[in-house]
Amino acid sequence: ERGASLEPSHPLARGPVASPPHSVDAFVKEFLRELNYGQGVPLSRSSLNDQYLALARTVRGYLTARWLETARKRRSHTERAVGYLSAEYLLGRQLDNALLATDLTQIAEDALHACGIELDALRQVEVEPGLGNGGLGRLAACFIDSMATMGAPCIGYGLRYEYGIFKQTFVDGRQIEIPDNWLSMGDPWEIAHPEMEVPVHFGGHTERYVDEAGRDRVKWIHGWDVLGIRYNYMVPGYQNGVVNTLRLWRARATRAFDLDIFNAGDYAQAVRSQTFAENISKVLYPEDSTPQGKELRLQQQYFFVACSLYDFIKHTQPTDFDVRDLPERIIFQLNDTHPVIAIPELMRLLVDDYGLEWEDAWGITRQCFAYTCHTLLPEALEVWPVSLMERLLPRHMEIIYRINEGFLDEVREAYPGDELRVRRMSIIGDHPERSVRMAHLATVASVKVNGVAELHSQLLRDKVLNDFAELWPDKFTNVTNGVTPRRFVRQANPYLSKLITDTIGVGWVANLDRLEELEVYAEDEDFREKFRAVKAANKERITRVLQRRDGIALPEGHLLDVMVKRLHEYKRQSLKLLHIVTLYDGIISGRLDPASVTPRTVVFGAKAAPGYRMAKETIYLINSAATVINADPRVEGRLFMAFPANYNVTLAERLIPAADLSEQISLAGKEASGTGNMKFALNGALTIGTDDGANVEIRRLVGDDNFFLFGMDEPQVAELQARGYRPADYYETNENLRSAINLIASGHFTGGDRDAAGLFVGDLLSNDAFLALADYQSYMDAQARVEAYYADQEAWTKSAILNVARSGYFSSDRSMRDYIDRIWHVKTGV
Ligand code: H53
Repeated sequence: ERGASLEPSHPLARGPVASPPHSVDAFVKEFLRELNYGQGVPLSRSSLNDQYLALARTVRGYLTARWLETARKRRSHTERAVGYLSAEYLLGRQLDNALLATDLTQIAEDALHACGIELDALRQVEVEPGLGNGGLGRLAACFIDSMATMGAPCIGYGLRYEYGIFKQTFVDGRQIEIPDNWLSMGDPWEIAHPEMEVPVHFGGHTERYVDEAGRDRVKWIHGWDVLGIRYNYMVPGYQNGVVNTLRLWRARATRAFDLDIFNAGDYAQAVRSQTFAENISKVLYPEDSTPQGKELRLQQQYFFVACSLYDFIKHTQPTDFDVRDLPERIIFQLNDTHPVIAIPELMRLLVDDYGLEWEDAWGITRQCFAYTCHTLLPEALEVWPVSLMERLLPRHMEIIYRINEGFLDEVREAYPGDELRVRRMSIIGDHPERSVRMAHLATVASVKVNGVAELHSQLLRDKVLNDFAELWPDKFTNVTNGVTPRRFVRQANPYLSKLITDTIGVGWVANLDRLEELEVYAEDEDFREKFRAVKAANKERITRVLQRRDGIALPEGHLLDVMVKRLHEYKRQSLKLLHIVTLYDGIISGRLDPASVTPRTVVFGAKAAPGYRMAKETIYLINSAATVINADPRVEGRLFMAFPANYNVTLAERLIPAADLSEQISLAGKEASGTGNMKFALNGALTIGTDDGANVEIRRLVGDDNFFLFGMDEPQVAELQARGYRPADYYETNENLRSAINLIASGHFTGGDRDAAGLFVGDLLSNDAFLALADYQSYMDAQARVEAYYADQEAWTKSAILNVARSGYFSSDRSMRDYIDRIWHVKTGV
């Protein structure tokens, strides 16, 4: 038997070996094996981290068998897959999700118990991978979850940042950023392939030459290279045996760099240049929806996209694959403009490397991409200076020029003589400097362009990309965002999940429309009482969490009012602050009897981009107000503010299920969709919100009676702005508003320091770009309606139940269905 080899065709060589059995005994055995042979420690001497890593690897073992099997099945057919290209994936913790997907939660709990370990203690050890900023990154994570659950072929491509979104702490109320060294304890979920190197080139210049066939060709003489190293993550479907792949890239210096070091006189300088190459995947840029045009960011974008296209063509397709068949095999979804450089990259591959004619290559490229726009803020649409492009990616710049030429010919043909339009639509803009408009490039090359909520898609067509929608009306479509019910209801809210499952069965987890079966229970007193007990239990849980995590002691019996999202002026945390300050001001000035104020706790969670001054000032003011208000006895404990630092996915999972009231108060026409809004509704919070983003659809579905609408709608906003908006008008005519602003300006919250509130107040009174003062009174009135309604707990609970029952639409499974039907046309079921 010695040395007997397995032929490649041998069943054991073709694998996968069977998944370990679903039993407590088998799980114990796997776990101890991972602990002993993986971590190299006996149970008796193992640390919590050892135990967590062993547990994660045990669960990963169960996933791996399914992953290999999914890959094997997919290899045998040649159907089209989705390549989701995203610079961000805000995954959240992996352990619970993997346990749920494999239906191992109970088994793991019992197995660990047998080893004298509490599963919950190990859950706390996991550091969440924060490879995203906010909505866009979390959406990508929800989408890949749903694709796996639908058994749809999808590979997520992105960057393996060594440092994810910064950790936030507060010092004297001010935000301090701490690097997120999330890999420092090891990441048991990733599978590295250091041997899989993808070469990526930068800089240099191009040269023309004539090939053997006498054709004019272009050669890119690279300036410098880096290598892309592949890291795989498993993306399990919910209890369906499917496991898809998320593939993230890390940058490594090439051997040329190493050789330089070897040969160089200046050893230290040579090592520095190696660091330079590896910097590409070092850190996630912390701006959300307002990108800074930093060179390293363009390097990141090109790096991950170049790795991904190369990987898809060379590593996932058969060796005899013909690139002309690409549109039958793949549709790349561009998650915002961040990966749009993939378009000229594919052209370069097809024309320069595969020798296709330009027109053929363009015909193929135009079928391989679809573009999702996630914003309406003009400053969020990325542009790259031509000078930077020419330096970093000279060949791509040439290709973009040529694409633009052909495109502008099309425009001129459709609109003869309309040069103004030609200039508006051009992929190259001239002001303030010559630059590439990535959203235009994406729109020109894509099969479809979609917005992320009905209102947003309509505004894209009517405003931001109007010229394009006129030229190609059929290219534009809407896919309303969604969230995964596995993570955001089933895992995050076990009490509600149990109540739902006990009432209508378990089918809702993979078919969220079934929540509508709960509708009738809104009228059932017994059910309402249970529903309230769930909320109460979730409030107790968040009270424990905030006590342990932040040392915050939440008062009991309050309406829990939650505003969690990135700090941005358009989202209007300022308006929320004005509301609380108005109540407080009313109480201390004697205009408002504290006994008449509904006891309310307002919880904020928000990170500000480190360079965003106004956002940071707002954080400081919120913290300052919290300190003063919480300590003021005149309030008689009826108002409480909490601002736990470092809001992240893990905290969201604890906080959202406990909320009574969801704050979605952006200026109409600014929030593309919002997805937090969906998570709250699904967990039985009522929304106070503007007619913006997906709020519009939430309100339509849950009904006006179960939603607190306020503020101007988008046409009213446009009209007011056209008329000329003067915030001072509102300050002068609204007494409560004036008094609240004066209180802030007086330094009441900032230890008497008027300057500390100066920037905030000054901007509100003289600029107020997002019309907080214009919506103030309407917001205050809506909050008064909230208080009145909350006093009737039976009515409130009915509304909360109806929010749950009518929000099934907001499952990301439905979003994926829409993408598949309208854009991707891929098959599901494996
Ligand atoms: O994308 C979310 C939307 C949300 C929008 C957000 C977003 C980013 O997080 C980053 C960049 C960007 O252009 C947009 O602000 O409204 O819900 C997912 O679509």
